[in-house]
Amino acid sequence: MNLNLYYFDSCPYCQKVLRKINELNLKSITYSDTMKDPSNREKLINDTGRATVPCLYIDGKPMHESDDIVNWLEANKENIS
Ligand SMILES: N[C@@H](CCC(=O)N[C@@H](CS)C(=O)NCC(=O)O)C(=O)O
Repeated sequence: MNLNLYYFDSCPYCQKVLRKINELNLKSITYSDTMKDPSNREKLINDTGRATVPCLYIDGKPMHESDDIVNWLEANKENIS
């Protein structure tokens, strides 16, 4: 499963997701900072129509909403390496 999190550091909703990733000790997630790299922000807008983070791409499919992402990670942790 390919997982990539669009985020930026000062976003509290992103921090909530990052805390869950840390708690579950998930190592295989890659990261796209939308503040440090404007091309990441542009891709997010192109794909989803908005720049809102966090957004977790699950095998290329974007999922918004930190609570949904946290719940998804918890439910799928056994399948994430
Ligand atoms: N309800 C959303 C809120 C996310 C949110 O408000 N993110 C802010 C940063 S803290 C954002 O990306 N704002 C910019 C935008 O929406 O264009 C969640 O829980 O994920």
